[in-house]
Amino acid sequence: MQKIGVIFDLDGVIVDTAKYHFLAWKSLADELGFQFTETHNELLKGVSRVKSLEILLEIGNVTLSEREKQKILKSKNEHYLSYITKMGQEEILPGVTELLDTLDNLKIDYVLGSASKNAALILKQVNLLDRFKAIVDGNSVSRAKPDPEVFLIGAQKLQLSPENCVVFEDAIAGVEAANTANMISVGIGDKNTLSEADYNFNDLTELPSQFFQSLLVEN
Ligand code: B16
Ligand code: MG
Repeated sequence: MQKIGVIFDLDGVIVDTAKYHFLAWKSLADELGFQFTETHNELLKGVSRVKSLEILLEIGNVTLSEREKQKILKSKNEHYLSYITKMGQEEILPGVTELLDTLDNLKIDYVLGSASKNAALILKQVNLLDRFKAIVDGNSVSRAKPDPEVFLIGAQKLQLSPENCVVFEDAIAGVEAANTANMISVGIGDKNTLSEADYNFNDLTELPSQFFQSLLVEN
């Protein structure tokens, strides 16, 4: 392989915003009168906001009108943003800054490929927005992960073919999207959960120092 580019998922790879999604969804579940646990929250990782609400309502066995759903989605996001607007650089996950430095040194371009419609705001909060060549997020796509659309747009932004793109993902739906797109998938988190990924690491600090060089040689 002559050239590679990298596509990063946001939540679970760059920052842990899942904990804030959890607090916001849990408070809605409390209002609707049912239990929403951290285990339930795992089902929402990497999934769009609308789909997350569908899963939440299924858990609580609650049926709502379209109007009520829209109202809930708005209030969930407002609650979520109250946490996001307090985020700072200290919330960047271990190994991220070092990895971006490595990519800069190797002149490997990287873009974001996230389901979140708040991605640019989150990156701005943690002072990483300007480092990415492009941001592909929930506002740029019509089909959510596991559909590969978000990553295929990412490949276009990198001006590379999908086989030359390396995707870092923490969610099953995201690994599936990367594999469907014919990209190199790197699962960040539990190896058993992300067993479909081409490579697995618990977090970005575990990435071997020559990881990208070896990809260039292997392919
Ligand atoms: P928002 P990622 C995803 O981010 C989250 O993992 C998922 O839990 C969330 O529902 C989704 O973004 C949408 O987020 O409500 O901000 O539009 O992992 O794809 O970076
Ligand atoms: Mg994620």
